[in-house]
Amino acid sequence: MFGNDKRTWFESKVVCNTKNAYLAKVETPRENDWIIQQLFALNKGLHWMGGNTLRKVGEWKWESTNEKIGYTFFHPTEPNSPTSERCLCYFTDDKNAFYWGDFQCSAKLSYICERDN
Ligand SMILES: [Ca+2]
Repeated sequence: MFGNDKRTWFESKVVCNTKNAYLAKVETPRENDWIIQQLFALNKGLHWMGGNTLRKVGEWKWESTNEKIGYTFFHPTEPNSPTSERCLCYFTDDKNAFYWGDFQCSAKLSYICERDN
């Protein structure tokens, strides 16, 4: 589910949780590719996903399970602000391709919720 209203990372997490879902946990290239296809079809803005480094600077974990993030799709210049940008999002670079980046958790972005079948 793609939320197009703009919310902080925490607000986005709460919205997902109220839908019996969680902020997207992207674990494989296939899942990442699928989400990126949807983002192209929707709007190209920034979207929150479920990772953060809130427990420890530089240590990326999925919020929903507290697992360390294995597979990643960071832009070559990201993550670029380990102490101030501690939440994970999709963004588009100047070539209009999607990548992962770190971003300030208090920023208001669209978001992606995921629910187990
Ligand atoms: Ca960043």
